[in-house]
Amino acid sequence: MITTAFISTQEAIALEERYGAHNYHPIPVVLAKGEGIFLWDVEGKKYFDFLSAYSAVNQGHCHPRIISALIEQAQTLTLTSRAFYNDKLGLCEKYMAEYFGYDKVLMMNSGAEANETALKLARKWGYQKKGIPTNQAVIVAVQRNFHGRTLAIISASTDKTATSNFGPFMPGYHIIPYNDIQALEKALQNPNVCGFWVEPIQGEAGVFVPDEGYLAKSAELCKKYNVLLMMDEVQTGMGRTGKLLASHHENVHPDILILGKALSGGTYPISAVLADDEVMLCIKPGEHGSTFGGNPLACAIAMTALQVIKDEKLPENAEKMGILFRKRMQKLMQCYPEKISAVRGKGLLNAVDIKEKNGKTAWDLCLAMKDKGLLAKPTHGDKIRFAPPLIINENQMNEACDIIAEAVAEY
Ligand code: IF1
Repeated sequence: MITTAFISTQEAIALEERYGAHNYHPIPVVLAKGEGIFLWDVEGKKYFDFLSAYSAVNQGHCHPRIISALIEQAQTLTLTSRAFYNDKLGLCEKYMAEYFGYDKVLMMNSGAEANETALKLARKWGYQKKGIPTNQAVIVAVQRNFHGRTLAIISASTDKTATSNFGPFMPGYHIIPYNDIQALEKALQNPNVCGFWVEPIQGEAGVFVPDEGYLAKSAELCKKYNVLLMMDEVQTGMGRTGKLLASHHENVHPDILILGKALSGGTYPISAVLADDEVMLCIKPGEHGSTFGGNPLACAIAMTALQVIKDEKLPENAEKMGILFRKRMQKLMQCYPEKISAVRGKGLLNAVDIKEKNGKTAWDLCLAMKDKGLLAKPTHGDKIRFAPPLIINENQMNEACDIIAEAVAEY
């Protein structure tokens, strides 16, 4: 029997443990409600959300305008498949194309699917436009990338946890170091390279911000060697880093733009790839798609979620609040150099490196912050990503930083 009656933290965790695959190791909190920058657990305890569902909830939890759009469209039409036209897809494609400055849009669902789409597009273009011999196309990717979990994507991963015992892997990648312009120029000289696939800031790797100029120089080199710049802005896009796109920090306009996560404000899986005609029209009817991609419900949600980013000036706020956050964390690092070894990030995509102390790790610090009412998740053992919804205000940010400071003091 399915019940909606009250479930305790222990019961909910026990159920997942017993009946769910063990492919995650969550912080032990069971969330039941979200509003804006806050979450509530099943016992009614309130938390600052400093993960934002891995940057999918930039607009804040259950944003009223996005939820209204969702409900209205859900009561009207949700899915037709692409066997037929629907009355929202064209409007959404036009809206997104103009919003980001591209000729065309291809909508998918997950971020991984959008990246898969970008890989296929780049290869098609490589054969049809660049004249790469059949099956010889190479995509240049970087060390410590993260683009999702599919086999084609993890075939380019350098992370053992993501790849171990999942082989054989897809060929056709050349992996170079991140933030290394010389390595990139050398790699692009191979005439069989069709694309350079990169995150403008590496999220999963621990919020690694490249040197200033890296993105602009990469774009320049791609142009010089006739290679498509494929920018994965699934996590960095939609205002997260203080600009609409992280590429905009260096005035870069990628040939293929890959979006996901906050494209729906965290209400529905929506992703998209944007490109100009010369690239996008390489894919012909029947060559790529998805049952749910471009469905009217997704379209109604995406248009509203993007409009909210503009109307509420979320990139501007992310920029301001990010400066405040890093200032507070840098002060904290000065007070506790034996506990904090680094603070870095852009806008509201930030990370703090935690030194192990008396056998305690970043995980323990996250548990302490949870008890004090703030949720964040460690990554790679010693890093904590801090990424609240972009609607956070100054008082809230200071209050949240007080909680972090208190937890660090006691750590
Ligand atoms: C998980 C991190 C974040 C992404 C970029 C594509 C995707 C992602 C740049 C795929 C997804 C996630 C997925 C999540 C953990 C996570 C993550 F911890 F790995 F680094 F965000 F911080 N490109 N990122 O960051 O999008 O298919 O998931 O919709 O548990 O795998 P997806």
